[in-house]
Amino acid sequence: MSIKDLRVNGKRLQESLEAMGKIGATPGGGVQRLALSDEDKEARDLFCSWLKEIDCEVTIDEMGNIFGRRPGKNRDLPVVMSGSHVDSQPKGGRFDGILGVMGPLEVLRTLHENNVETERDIVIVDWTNEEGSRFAPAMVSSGVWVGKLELDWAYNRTDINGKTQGEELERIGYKGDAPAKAFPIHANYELHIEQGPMLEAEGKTIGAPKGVLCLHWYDIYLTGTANQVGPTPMAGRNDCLLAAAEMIQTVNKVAHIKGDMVATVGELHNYPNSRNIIPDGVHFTVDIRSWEDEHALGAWDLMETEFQTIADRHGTPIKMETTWRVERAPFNDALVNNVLDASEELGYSSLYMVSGAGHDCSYINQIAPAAMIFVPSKGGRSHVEVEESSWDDCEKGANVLLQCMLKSANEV
Ligand code: HGY
Ligand code: MN
Ligand code: MN
Repeated sequence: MSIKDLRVNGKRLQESLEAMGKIGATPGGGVQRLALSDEDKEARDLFCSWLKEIDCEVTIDEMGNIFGRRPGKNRDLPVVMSGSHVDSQPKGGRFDGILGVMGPLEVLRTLHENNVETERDIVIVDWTNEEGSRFAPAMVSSGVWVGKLELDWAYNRTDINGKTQGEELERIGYKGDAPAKAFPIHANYELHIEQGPMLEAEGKTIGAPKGVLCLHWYDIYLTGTANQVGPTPMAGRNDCLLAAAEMIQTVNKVAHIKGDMVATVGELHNYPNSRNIIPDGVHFTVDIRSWEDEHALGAWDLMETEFQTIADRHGTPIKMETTWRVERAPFNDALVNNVLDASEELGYSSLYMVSGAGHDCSYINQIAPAAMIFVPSKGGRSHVEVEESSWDDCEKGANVLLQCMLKSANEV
């Protein structure tokens, strides 16, 4: 059979996704597999066992990234890589990330059972903590791997309970010995759900993003004066939750004024969080994204100035941290064309678009040619328990991935 006629086993892909969906399953039909949790470990262990079933060489690096390597004829050539993430959001969906690990696994299973030899080695990956929900920032492990983030800084990131990423890697047994350091990559593809409404709205099956928006993350800390709510007059309060409320309005206002961007406050902690105490501590996050990095930076300048004015007015001292910034990722034109060409040859409709969601591919793109393959998200929903993509679309996305990886793995 010509490799052009090879297709993945859609049923087997569905079964793998369903098996992973049982790990951390939530009553609302989603998953909670927070980075480095017991559920993440269980899914990692399962993924490693599946890699061994198809004779892949399995390597775990210092950031817990799991690499499954399938030898090609010429082992000295830069490899073809594909991967995503097994970790999820709290009450997340059954497709975000995991499709990008099960898809390449299905590709390798297909090559294995058809005894297909490729020129280049193929490596598939689970990148630790892509979500950045439990330990900020997102894409931290691919960021360390490409040399953009420091290993020790990443190890010391803490969750809300003060646990560090390094300790939790140790606890689940995934703090590997291999250096978290890039090896030569010929081409990198990431299969992922779109997580937005475009493909469904346009009636297209495959998305070929031209790249990923820049992502800028900030952490804001306010200090107020706690007091009994009853006897304390309104005038003269240092109510930092009220100050934060005005700042949150500002985030939304600036995003609308600037346009061509999104800006969100997704996380908010209020202390002591008792209904009859005026809050004296607030921590909230700001996430700004745009195709133009300068546009996002300009928005932050406006917010920062306004935040300081609000804090001064309320007498609530403010600390603003630039937690993380990853540049916009314009993907490699040749690889994006591979995605569009493979879709056409397979008879799938496709859409050239942009990714508003962040992905590990953003970092890999900084050191190697990279591109992504999207499949539609029903109702454009993601990071929610009702996140849903059809099995048929998952299979089609994996077929596009198969053809792209084969094409790149046979280039010498
Ligand atoms: O933030 C994102 O877009 C991704 O889920 N880490
Ligand atoms: Mn994802
Ligand atoms: Mn996500």
